[in-house]
Amino acid sequence: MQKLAGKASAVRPRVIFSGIQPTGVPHLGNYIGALRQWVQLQHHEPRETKLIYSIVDLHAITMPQPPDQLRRCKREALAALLAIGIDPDRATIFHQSSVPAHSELMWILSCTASVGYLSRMTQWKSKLNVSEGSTFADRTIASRLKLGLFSYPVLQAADILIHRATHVPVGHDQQQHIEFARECATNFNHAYGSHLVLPDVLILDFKAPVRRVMSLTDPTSKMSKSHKLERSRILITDSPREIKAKIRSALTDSIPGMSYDTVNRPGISNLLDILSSFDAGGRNPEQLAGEYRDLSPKQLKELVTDSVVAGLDGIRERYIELLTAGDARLDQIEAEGTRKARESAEETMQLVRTAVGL
Ligand code: AQP
Repeated sequence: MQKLAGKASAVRPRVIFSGIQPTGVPHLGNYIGALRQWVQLQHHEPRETKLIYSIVDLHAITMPQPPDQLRRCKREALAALLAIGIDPDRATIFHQSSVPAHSELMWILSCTASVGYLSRMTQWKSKLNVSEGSTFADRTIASRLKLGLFSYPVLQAADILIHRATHVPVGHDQQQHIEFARECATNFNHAYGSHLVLPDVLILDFKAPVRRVMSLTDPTSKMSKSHKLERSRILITDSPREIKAKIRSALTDSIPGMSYDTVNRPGISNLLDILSSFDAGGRNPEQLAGEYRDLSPKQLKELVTDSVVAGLDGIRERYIELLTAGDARLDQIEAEGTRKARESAEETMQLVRTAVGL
């Protein structure tokens, strides 16, 4: 059996893994913060770099949703990825649950993962809307906290490790998950020998940096697919009219003129961030605030609307075309993605099963 290096080696081609939950049509935050980079990687990375993008449906059920809705969201997520320009011949796109080895590796990693580490992670706390200092020693929290939500970073680690990912592009809020994946790999390698590759965070060096896009209705929280207010987010498939209406109703403030101040002016700063992320001249939000210092919020919103409409141009049409053209094309892409992802996962699982004695 081929012995693969236990570290992100310079000799092996890079493997870049990332995922998105099918919890709704992706929004502007998903696009600016992640998906747009997935597309750019196809052009910036050498041909031998493996790009693996997963629609992580098993993660989506940590906050249960109706089965029909999940089925629809999975299909829509696939169509959305293709519509933004992910090329299924260049990248592997697949649904996580189509590759059961992800769950198998999760179990194996769970046997060497530390509960203490997991309990300090922030995502389960934000999903339950409890403070960062919370622990499950608190009975009211323990009764609401499901095992899947608590342990999902182990599944996320398995997603990454099973494909021997050397790099994972993530925003700042996700970096602790990569650290945890490294911890899982280290624990496993310590127990069974150096078989798993330790992934690194991929720092993207493209023109537009990764940003956290905030909600339009509450700019102190991040834009999110599952927030109940639809006008809190711009979907990448919204029409120009919908985009205009949502930005027009975005919460700002009554301070005259423009300034970039995320603490005191979160609404205006969010709009400047969005404007900057589509700015052809690569101007940062502070520069834009200086250049547009005399604009009113209404005028800023008009500029932001134009840049978002132009930035998302064509995605809506391609998305609708994919979803209305019949099932054959999406089925075929899904089947091919599953085949490639299973092959990639199996390479690692053979090593893992042998090492563990299964
Ligand atoms: N508001 C955001 N700004 C920038 N990046 C964002 N991402 C999510 N929201 C923003 C990034 O998008 C990628 C895919 O996210 P995900 O679907 O896997 O999970 P999430 O972070 O939980 O996204 P949502 O939209 O908030 O979904 P729900 O409502 O279901 O929880 C990730 O790289 C994420 O950082």
